[in-house]
Amino acid sequence: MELWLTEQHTDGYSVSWKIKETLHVEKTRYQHLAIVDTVDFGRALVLDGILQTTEKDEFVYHEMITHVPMFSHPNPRRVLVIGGGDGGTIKEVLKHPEVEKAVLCEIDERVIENSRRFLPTISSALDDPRVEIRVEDGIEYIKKFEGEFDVVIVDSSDPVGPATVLFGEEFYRGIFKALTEDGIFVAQTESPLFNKEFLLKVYRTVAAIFPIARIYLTAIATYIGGYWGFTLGSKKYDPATITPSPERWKKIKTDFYNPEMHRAAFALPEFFKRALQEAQK
Ligand code: AG3
Repeated sequence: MELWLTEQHTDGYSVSWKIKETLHVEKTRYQHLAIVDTVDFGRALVLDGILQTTEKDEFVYHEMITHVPMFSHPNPRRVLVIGGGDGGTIKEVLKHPEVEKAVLCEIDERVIENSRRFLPTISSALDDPRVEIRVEDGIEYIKKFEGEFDVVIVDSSDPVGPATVLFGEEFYRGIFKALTEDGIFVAQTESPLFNKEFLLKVYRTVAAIFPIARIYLTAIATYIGGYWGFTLGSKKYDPATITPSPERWKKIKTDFYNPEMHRAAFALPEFFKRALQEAQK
């Protein structure tokens, strides 16, 4: 018998992965959670039927969501990751020797526990002594801080269910306040092809709060449409024009990110550039 996991995106478009084994399934307080072993992508975390990360290609997403903002800041000592309970983003954050403290704020404890158990290559950095884990709602957690974090990374699921508030103005204002005076924040903000209007709305919200707002893209094999968007808000440094210093860059081992990929990620396709220019008017 063949087992397939199918993600249905529209009435006419779905993507499937062939499953070797279903390792775990449960309904948590917040969402449906599954860990499956796929034929081509290794083990994968699936939340509410949407594939979040796989052993094979997690490095692309986690490196690009992390190193673009981290290298855009000259000295990121305190970092907050909201969401990202699988630990992949924290793993990349900790590669930076400047980091003294990395807080993971994840609402669903079961994501952390199951990632620890079934996805050790992604989650193992969660045991590092520099990591503090808070099982809390990010929107409430962020309100507690003023001028605290150099970098905030929002590694959330799609804007449905528990993650919806993590794309709203109130949350972004909270992040602005929680950042230091030269702080930077980034959020995963969906597909430029399938969610163009949504991405532009997020961009407009961020641009109304932060002096510098940028969108960058990367190609992620396991996400809908392949191309994926990230939105940055920065108080001082422009991530689109920065080049990581060779001394810093040399110290970090990556498989996807490098200074050229950093610069290239800010190149936007014509249809999207046009839409962005319209949105800025
Ligand atoms: N967070 C982003 C998942 C978004 C995927 N959406 C989709 N395929 N429609 C992933 C968490 C990884 N740490």
